[in-house]
Amino acid sequence: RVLQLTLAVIKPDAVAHPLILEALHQKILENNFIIVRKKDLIWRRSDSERFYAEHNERFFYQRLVEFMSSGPMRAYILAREDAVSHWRELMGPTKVFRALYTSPRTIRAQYGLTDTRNTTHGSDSSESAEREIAFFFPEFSVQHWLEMDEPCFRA
Ligand code: DAT
Ligand code: MG
Repeated sequence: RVLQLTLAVIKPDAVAHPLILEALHQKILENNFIIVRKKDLIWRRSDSERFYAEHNERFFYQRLVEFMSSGPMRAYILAREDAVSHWRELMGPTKVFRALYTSPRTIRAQYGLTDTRNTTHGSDSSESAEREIAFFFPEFSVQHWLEMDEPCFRA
C-alpha cells in the first residue's frame, strides 16, 4: 500500500459558508484520506499572483487572483493511495457548468458558484503536489514524512 500526498484547498467561497466547509471536511474523512496537516490562512494578493503565475496571460487571471485573496481558505495535506487523482475526481471538472452536466455529484457541481469561484483546489500531479505543499506548508518535509513508518494524524 503506497501512500501518495496531495494538496487540497477549500477556497474562500466555500469557507465563507460554515455548513459547506463542514460538509467538505466530512467528505475528506469519508473518502479515507489521512489528514496529514490542516491550516486556515488568508493570502495576500502577491501569494495569489505567485501561486497562479502559470495563468497570468489568461483572461480570468485578475479575477482569479482577486478571488483567492478575498478571504480565508483552508489547506490540507492529504494522504491516500492515488490521493492526487482521487481528490481531483471528487472535485470534478474545473468549470462548474460543465461539472453540473457531466458529473453532478462532484464537489464543484454541488457547491461551485462560477468557473472561478469553484470551491476547491487539488494538485494535478505528484510533482505539483510537492511544489504546492511547499508553497502552503513551507515547514513540512514531504521526504521526511514519506520515510516515516507511521504517518501522523493531525486533524
Ligand atoms: P483546476 O483548478 O481544475 O486545476 P486550472 O489549473 O486550469 O484548473 O485553473 C486554476 C483556476 O483558475 C481554476 O480553479 C479556476 C480558474 N479558472 C480556470 N479556468 C477558468 C475559466 N475558463 N474561467 C474562469 N476561471 C477559470
Ligand atoms: Mg490546476
